[in-house]
Amino acid sequence: MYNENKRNFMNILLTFCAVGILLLGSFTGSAKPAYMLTVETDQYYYFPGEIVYVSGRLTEDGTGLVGDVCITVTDPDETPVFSVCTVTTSEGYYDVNVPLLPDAMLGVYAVTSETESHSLQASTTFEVIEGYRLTVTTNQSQYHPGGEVNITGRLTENGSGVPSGGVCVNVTDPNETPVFGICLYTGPEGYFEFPFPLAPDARLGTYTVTAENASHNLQASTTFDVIAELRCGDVNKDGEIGLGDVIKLLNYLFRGGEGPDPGCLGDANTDGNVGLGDAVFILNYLFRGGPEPDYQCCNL
Ligand SMILES: [Ca+2]
Ligand SMILES: [Ca+2]
Repeated sequence: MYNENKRNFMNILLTFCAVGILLLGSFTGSAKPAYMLTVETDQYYYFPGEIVYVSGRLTEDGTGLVGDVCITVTDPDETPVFSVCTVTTSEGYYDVNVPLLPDAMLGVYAVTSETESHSLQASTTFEVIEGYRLTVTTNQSQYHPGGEVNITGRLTENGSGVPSGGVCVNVTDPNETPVFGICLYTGPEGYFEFPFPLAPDARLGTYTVTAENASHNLQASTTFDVIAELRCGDVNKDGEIGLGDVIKLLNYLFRGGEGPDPGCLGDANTDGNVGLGDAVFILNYLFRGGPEPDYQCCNL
């Protein structure tokens, strides 16, 4: 009895020793490569509507590795709101842009990055916080001197309009000289709007519109261009109606020369087509006291 127990005990002991040696062998004999996956965001706090730049790297023993990486973003309710898979570069890097909705839920979001091939996972968090935003825009991107620029914008708090917010708007010309400035209050839904008339001799080039809200330290800007008014009949765009325009037009019509650009410039008689009648119209105007080509036909 005693001997049997002793034998059993010895058997168990030997088995433990054998397993121990085997385990030791597997740990020391074959060192596994150290795969690593990282993930991070470009900042911690975001406003709704902003873009979260997610990036990271897959490495093996510190060297970049090409592989599939899937990124999932979950909102504060742990509901997945974004998911995408990408492939790392030859250096192991990856990045994706995660756009937050303008009405994105506030709170802490989790970003999880995974590689199926190496069963790796990495995660990080970011927070969406209530924020104020200011926007400004113009109704067109191009105007002629003497035209009217309609400037609009909006002040929002977490996507909702903020009424009675103080906004100052300044316009600078292509020489960065201030040409217009106004301070006003936003309306019921946080919007503001006003016209800015361009002088008839307004400088040509790119203008900058800057809006500011001092109480929330916000700034927004946009640009527009003032371009020379096109004059129908001024086919060669030298600013005048002359014989050169007739010659260019005839060259285009009969000799395969370059056409008016835009085409409306050649339509001196404003009948909707470019033809011999336009050349005749210009000649009549130049030499026979005929009517002047319509300035406005190419208007924006
Ligand atoms: Ca001309
Ligand atoms: Ca015509």
